[in-house]
Amino acid sequence: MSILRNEIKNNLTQLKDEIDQIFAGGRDTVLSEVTVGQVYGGMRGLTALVCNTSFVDPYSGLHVGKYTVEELADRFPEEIFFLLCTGKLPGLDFLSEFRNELNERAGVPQYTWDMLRVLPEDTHPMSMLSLGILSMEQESVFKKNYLKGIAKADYWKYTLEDALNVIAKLPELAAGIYRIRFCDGKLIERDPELDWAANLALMLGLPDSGNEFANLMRLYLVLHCDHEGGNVSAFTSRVVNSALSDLYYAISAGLNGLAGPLHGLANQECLRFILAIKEKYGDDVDESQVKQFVLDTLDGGKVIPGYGHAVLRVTDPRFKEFMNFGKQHCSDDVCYQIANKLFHVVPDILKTYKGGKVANPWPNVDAASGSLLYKYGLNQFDYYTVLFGVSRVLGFCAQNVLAQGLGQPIIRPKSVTNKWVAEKLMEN
Ligand code: CMX
Repeated sequence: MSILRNEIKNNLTQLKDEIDQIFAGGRDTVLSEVTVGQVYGGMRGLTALVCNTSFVDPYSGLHVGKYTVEELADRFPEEIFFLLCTGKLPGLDFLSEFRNELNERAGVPQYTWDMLRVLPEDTHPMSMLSLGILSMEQESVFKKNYLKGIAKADYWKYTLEDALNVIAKLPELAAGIYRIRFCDGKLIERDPELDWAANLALMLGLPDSGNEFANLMRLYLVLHCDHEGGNVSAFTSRVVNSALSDLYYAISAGLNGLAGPLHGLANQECLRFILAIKEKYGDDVDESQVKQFVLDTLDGGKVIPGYGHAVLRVTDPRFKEFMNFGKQHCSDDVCYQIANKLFHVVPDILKTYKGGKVANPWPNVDAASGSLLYKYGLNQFDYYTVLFGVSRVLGFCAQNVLAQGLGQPIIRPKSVTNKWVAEKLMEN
């Protein structure tokens, strides 16, 4: 894996130089002040982390390195992993080298399959994915070498080894979970000639005329790869790895955060929502009926899944990319059309809902993806967050490799009690 390793090394050198310059310019400079509201409000808007793999601009959305999502939509997820780790897109020789690397590292151990097969039948696929990764923890190259004694400067190299081993096994593990949980349990063999996303599509075993589903998988795995450092799953993964718990622990922990309905699980909720509209009003549902359904949902005290975001303040560019794919390949599909109708009615409703309290009335990535997966026969929506997880593991891995390469310390913010805050208020 010489190309990737060398470029990560170069990236780390550059990032270290940048940090040296930043420190020289003022280590004690105040970047962000924290209010009482932020301390009690999920630390929203508090600048307290650095993440160099990607950043989310409230108005232009996700940037990976210097690229916007629109500029990356035609790329392979493997190239995006390279970009996350190195800050640049790879040359032509990378993809074949990476494919060989993954082929050598592929193969989920039998004990993982045995463990997954004995779980209760209704185990959530996200639990299976998290457990599947965790079951392989004893294979951690980082852990084995740490126990022998390794230099701190080399931590990232062993973390990268773990990252590549997990990434190589991930499509097989994810597809196997689908086959065990929702099909006949027979696993489909990977094809060493195929790329990462196409292999996942192949092993899921859904019919795919014209490779459209494989192309959707490529797009899906690119669009969900990373979303800077403060989101629940990435932050959790980073916190765990900062204790030098190896990547298997860190990835499993990040996936557990992704499994929440306010985070990654929202995409399965979105399709459930779309199907509920379809069931209530039929295939010819019009916009006024969609509007009524949305209002009834809000009256029932529920959120509209797929709308709103903690950081974004515009329509998520990733949503637009999915809608473009749908327009090209399945514009006559009912679920796609309902997703489109929701886009026409929800933002105006949310703008005034709760006296304008919703910070972002626009759709996020989850509002569109489910309807496309459903169209291609992936109709087990409990499974959708697994696909999100497969992609997001790229971000977890890149963030942790770079953090180890930069020698970042254990994460340990200070917490205080109500009494402490009340006393602070009295002082002011
Ligand atoms: N429907 C109804 N109400 C919404 C809403 C929505 N889609 N989005 C926000 N609100 C409400 C909040 O519940 C909150 O109400 P209360 O103060 O009464 O609790 C109020 O508006 C203000 O919230 P906010 O500042 O706009 O949003 P947050 O940053 O707190 O939360 C998010 C962001 C994504 C959790 C929220 O918008 C939401 O629940 N959306 C629906 C679920 C969803 O799509 N999640 C996926 C996000 C993408 C991801 O992380 O994967």
